[in-house]
Amino acid sequence: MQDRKAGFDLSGKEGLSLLSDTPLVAETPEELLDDETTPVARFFIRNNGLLPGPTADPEAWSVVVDGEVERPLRLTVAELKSRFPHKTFRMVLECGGNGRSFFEPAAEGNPWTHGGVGCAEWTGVSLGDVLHAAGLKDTACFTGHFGADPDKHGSRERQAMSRGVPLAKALEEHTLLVWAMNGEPLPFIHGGPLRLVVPGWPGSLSQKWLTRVWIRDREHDGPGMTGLSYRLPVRPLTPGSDGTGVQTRILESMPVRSIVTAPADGRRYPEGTRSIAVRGAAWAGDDEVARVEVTLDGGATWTEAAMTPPRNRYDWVRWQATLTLPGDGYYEIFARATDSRGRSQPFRAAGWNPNGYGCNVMHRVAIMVGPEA
Ligand SMILES: Nc1nc2c(c(=O)[nH]1)N[C@H]1C(S)=C(S)[C@@H](COP(=O)(O)O)O[C@H]1N2
Ligand SMILES: [Mo]
Repeated sequence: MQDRKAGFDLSGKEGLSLLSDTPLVAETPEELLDDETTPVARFFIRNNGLLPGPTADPEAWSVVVDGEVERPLRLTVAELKSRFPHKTFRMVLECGGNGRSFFEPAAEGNPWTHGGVGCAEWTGVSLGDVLHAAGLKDTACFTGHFGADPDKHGSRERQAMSRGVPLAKALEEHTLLVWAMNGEPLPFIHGGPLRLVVPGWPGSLSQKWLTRVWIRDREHDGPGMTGLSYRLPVRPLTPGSDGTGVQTRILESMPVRSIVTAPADGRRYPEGTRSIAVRGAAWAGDDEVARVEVTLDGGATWTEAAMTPPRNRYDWVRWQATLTLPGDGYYEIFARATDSRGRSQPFRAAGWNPNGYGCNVMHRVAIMVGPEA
């Protein structure tokens, strides 16, 4: 089990890269995201505070729904399971800061490469079904999410993080109260016994160790909602500026992104290899992936990848392509996904912002065919 203070035990998560030990933050190298469904052992971890204490009986864990509702509810996991229809969807969970390390100059926050993401099968009930059972008042307009984890100084008075979404997002069928991941009880480190999964939007909305959903009559203002947290400047900023006083808006849908999961960066092929198989994953926040293309020559020519259709909305697309090599030597593979609204990924990080959100620069994988010249 994790040490609650230090919390840097990554046993069961071999191969992940530690970005911070307290709070515990670890990302998945892209080549370990080669499974259709990300196994728990390869699923990234992002904590903003310390870990909550152990839970004796997961079925007795309870969540309160209150605020702008007709009938405030306290429901145990057992009651959620017995009162509402079960839903299982495979959905991407991605940290809002994924890709941050590619901003120049460096932005504030954990230096994610492209591995602050995973795609798991989540089982639970639609938050909307629970909110309808509580009866939404006309004044209901936003959610506020609360978890049992103390903040990074160990305080339980202040939430490590408490974010929320506009009601329309909360009422989507795919916004779930989750107790199982990949068919197993939700692991503690991923928020078990109960978490939210709010797909397509920053992972920070998917509150772990969920204790309360407060329905509000205005935009929620908990830690992670104000200042520059999970907000983007309305007007593009000069890279490196401190963002003081700029007008911002909340981050909503995550941008389109693709990763190459094979070959791994640095792979060497035997001399004379003229054809290589490339594969990966792509996703696009609230939108769909329209296509994925791959280049070996810095974008001079592109090869369209074949895509496996997503199982359900918010699932990622798995893609593969066969690339022909003109000869031995060094190559860089870039993959570029385009979403259903025609938006694609840049070669160079665009849209610099002080906290480094929304960097969907293309993933680069370098390979060598034959011996080093
Ligand atoms: N209670 C709680 N929930 C939380 C967080 C947290 O620090 N505390 N971190 C959020 C962030 S920023 C992300 S990206 C996801 C990560 O989920 P994971 O650790 O299961 O991958 O959890 C979110 N839910
Ligand atoms: Mo995150």
